[in-house]
Amino acid sequence: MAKEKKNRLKKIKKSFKEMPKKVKIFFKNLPNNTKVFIKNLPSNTKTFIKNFPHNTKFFVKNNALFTFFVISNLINSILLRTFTVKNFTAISPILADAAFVLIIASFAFLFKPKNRFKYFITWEIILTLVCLINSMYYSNYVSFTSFSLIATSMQIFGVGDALENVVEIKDFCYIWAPIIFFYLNYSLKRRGYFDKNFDREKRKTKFAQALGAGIIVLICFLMTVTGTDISRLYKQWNREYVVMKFGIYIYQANDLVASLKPQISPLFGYDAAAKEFREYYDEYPSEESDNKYTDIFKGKNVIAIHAESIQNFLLDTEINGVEITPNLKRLASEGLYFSNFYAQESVGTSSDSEFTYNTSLLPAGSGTVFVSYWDREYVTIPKLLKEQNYYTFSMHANKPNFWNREVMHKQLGYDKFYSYTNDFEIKDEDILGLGLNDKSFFSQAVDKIKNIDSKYENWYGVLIMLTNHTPFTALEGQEELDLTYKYKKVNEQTGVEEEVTNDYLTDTILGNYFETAHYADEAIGELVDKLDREGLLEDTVLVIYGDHDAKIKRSEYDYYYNYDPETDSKLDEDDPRYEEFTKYDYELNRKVPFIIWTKDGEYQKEIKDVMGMYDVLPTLGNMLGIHSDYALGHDIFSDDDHFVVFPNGNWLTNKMYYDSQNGEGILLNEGDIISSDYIEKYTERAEKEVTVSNDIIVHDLIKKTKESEKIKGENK
Ligand code: GP9
Ligand code: MN
Repeated sequence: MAKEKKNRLKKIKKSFKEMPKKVKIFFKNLPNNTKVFIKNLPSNTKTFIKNFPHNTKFFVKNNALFTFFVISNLINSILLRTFTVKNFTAISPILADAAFVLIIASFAFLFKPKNRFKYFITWEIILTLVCLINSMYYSNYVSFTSFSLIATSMQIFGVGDALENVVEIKDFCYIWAPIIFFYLNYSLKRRGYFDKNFDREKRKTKFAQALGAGIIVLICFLMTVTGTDISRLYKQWNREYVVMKFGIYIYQANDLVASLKPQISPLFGYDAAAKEFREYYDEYPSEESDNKYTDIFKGKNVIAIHAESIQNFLLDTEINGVEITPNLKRLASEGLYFSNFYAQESVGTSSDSEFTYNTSLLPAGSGTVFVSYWDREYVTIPKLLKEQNYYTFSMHANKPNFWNREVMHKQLGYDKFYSYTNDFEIKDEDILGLGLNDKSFFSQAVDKIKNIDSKYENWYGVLIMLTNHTPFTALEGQEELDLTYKYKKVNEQTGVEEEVTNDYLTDTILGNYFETAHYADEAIGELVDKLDREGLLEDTVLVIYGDHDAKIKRSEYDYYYNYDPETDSKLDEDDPRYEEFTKYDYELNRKVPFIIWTKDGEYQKEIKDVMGMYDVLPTLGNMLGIHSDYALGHDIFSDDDHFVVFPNGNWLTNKMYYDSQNGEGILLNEGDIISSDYIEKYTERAEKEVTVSNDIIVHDLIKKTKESEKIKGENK
């Protein structure tokens, strides 16, 4: 035995020694070998094509289970997409599904032929179930299922729902595959098909060949994948898109990993996280504030408007003399207007802003709270108001499972989530962009609020808008704003001054954004009018927040601000009139409006201090008489140290915007001087806030702290 080991080592050593020589020979022969390969290519290809039918027949005959497994699962995945997203002819998901199935099937060759069936049938059943369950889920939720939602999706089959309401006949069309597979195996067995003698070597070769085929198909698929596709796969919330691109099997496998992550990460680092959390709140306790705004709106009803992609600069923008958001501008001037307010969203965009608004915590460091950490305990505005006997609700005219809202809104403490599928009447002509248009949504929402108002003494509701959503093409064909550039120019031939009209912003993303934002603003105006007509504004506070910036490229702003009508394009960068829209201009311009308005106009003020979405709970909460012990933000009227941290660690004060990624920043006011200690202090604060927030989310620290306090209380 020892001798054998020695010999093996000797052999390995020898082959290492010979490696440089072999590599040299390989490169020396490379031109010649390549030449021969290219020379023989046509005849080899010809032979390959000629022998293909015969070889395929031979392969199928000798690998019947393998062939059936691959083809049946491919057919099922195509069937599923035919019945759901309907992109059955798209090549990418077919390649992705084929690669997945081939790779899985290749491992069967590592088993003896007699045992292969067990391996195949296990996978055949799993993959059939993936199709069947997703088909049922899609019929009900118009999306694909997730392992992270197993507990929730079971609720739809729960007590009340009769199965016939949930299941459709077509959902069962996938089970032909395992049934025929069983039969195929049975009949092959009877014919003695598996009694052939395969030696070990052959099995390994077959495995390598099948795996190789799978990898080649995978490479072909990867060639069709873009950065956006990868980012969507990572975020995993746009499930339909992921299935349309990556096929159902990769979608589900990726979903399994994404769903396990939140279960696995809390297993590590709990003690350190809990320590950091305790130390943080000892040093920076979330204190109740006492200022002239305390309890001013206690007992009032609240309508919060989640204004999709509305940026603050729109309020001061006019195009050809037309204001883009005149209604928001008016409301801002009649109420408390926070003009340096920043959303703090991460990859979870709308859902992150909802989370931060409601909890005064930051978005999760990886994945999104709504999708991956929905089962943790959070202190939220609706929950705190419910303690004061408010009825709380949310309304949104998109599919209820978008961003997992259906589940998460319950967790956030809303008594009811009124959604597209269940609660709004959708006429074809009312569909714009992602769903029901904002005007119809608001109009229907007011009718529902009227009903709520007649039943409940106090209520709080959030209305989540939709039409002003990227790619901002919802209004195509019904343009209202004139996005052209008009100017006077002397005609060189006639010498007469003429008006020239250039396209300017027409058909640009920024121009389209102005269009849909203008529409959204009109919708807000109509909402306020209808609420007023219905007498719903007398005892109500209106809160409006832009949920995040429109994510439009910096180059679009550069063109907008540096437009040269003479050339109908952007000014040359060497032109003295050119003023670059810098990356800092861009970051600072991402601010969104935050307005607190009442009809009586009692509180009118523009607050210019910087403020973040996480300051909403402490600031608005102080007005409503509610408080969270775990708020990371501050009441802007009680705090002098105004500070906003972004999920990537960048931060902003009244004096500075600091880019933590590059370790550089800019001063906001001329003449200000800051020290390196200033940067160090706020960078440290930024890190602490991001870390503690993430620890709370991942390790469910609010729940655990409450539990341990309860135990301590009981033991006293
Ligand atoms: C979807 C809507 C938009 O229902 O809220 O979400 P976003 O893409 O902005 O995160
Ligand atoms: Mn949004």
